[in-house]
Amino acid sequence: MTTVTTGITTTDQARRADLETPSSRQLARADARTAHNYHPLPVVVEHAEGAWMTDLEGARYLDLLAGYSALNFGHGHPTLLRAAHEQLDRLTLTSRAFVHDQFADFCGALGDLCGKDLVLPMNTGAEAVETAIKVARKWGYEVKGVAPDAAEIIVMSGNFHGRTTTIVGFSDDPEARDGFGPFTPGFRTVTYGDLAALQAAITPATVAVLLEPIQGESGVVIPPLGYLSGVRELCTRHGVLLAADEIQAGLGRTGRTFACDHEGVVPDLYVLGKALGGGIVPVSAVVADRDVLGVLRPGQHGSTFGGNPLACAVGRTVVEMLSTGEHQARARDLGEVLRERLDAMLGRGVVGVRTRGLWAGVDVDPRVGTGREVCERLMERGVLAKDTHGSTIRLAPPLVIAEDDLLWGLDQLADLVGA
Ligand code: IF1
Repeated sequence: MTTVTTGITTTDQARRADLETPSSRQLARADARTAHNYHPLPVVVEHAEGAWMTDLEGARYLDLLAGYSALNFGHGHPTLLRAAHEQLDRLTLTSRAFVHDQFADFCGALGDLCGKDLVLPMNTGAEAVETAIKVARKWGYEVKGVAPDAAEIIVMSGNFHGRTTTIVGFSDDPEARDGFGPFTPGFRTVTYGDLAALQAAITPATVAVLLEPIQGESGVVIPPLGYLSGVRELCTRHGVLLAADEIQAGLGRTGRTFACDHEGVVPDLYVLGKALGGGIVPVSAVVADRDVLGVLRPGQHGSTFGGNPLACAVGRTVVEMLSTGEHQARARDLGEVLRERLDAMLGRGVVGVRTRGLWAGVDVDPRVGTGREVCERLMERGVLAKDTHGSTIRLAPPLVIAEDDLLWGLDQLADLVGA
């Protein structure tokens, strides 16, 4: 009988001895039969609830990744599960060849949340980013009058917007980009946070600026205060669309509904995903006014599953949950705790801390280890997190995490870095 504590079990000792366990068998089978496009931590999750996941041997882990912010509402949120179950039993897919009874409610509610006229629902974040790119280009040709095939979109150094060939083509991360060319033209990169560089890069052919209001994969990189407002002003002045990729930063994560809200900036296009699906089903969307999304006419863009009944039922429930503001307030309040505890580690195993709401990039002293090594040691203590690059780890707990659990998780980090 395995004695279950948080993360450390007698089975772990067995696993260390490479003895056969249900998890080690699953890990070996997964390793043998799947492409190695990830290097996951050696944990096999069997079920989860709230901020806690349980592996096949019954060991429990505190989830400080939350599906890269797709699980803002935690695992198995009863309100979201109820909405999903009700819809599952009724209607799950019609394609967009027909309308269904969840469609207008979801799109109307999401449009209202963003203060925009129209919604174009897709599935993954990358699909929403690609949709925003296509719409911005079409708007450039039909509304701004840019010459055919000459549209330029300005992107940021350190960006992460997904894994399609077009998107990785404007990535400056060799891991994400190398070996996948040739790439789509029409993108220009400027230094994130540098308004002068952005102004210098805008030409009459510029149709949009695409940016993350806070860069996730770069390690929760927050631009200088005033930067987003400056970008907004430059885009307005030059007739350039501002497309904010809020796929990871948005929907409550930073303590506001949108990360752009921290500077009162309203983008021309909201690009949403991850948490919009409640951690249950892929839901993404581009949300904009009619003068932008109105450039699309029937047959010019689409997706088999985009806006399906199950996605809309869950997405509408997510919007209802965000409309109360309680999750945003929780991210703000617990974000103070997160910030305070991480700042106390500075100079004692941690060399850098960036936080906004319940989201943190933590630069661990390389002498302690790499980000991956820190996450492996956290796993052994019953905490699951993900490194980004080098010795940086990202902390993004579900917004429903209990304060005591957050404090316990941070104690594990403090202990292992030597704070
Ligand atoms: C992976 C991290 C990576 C995103 C932003 C668009 C997308 C993402 C700001 C695309 C997706 C995911 C993808 C996943 C790991 C994770 C990620 F930043 F969140 F950590 F990769 F950088 N815009 N981010 O963060 O959304 O198509 O995945 O639904 O690809 O390894 P998607």
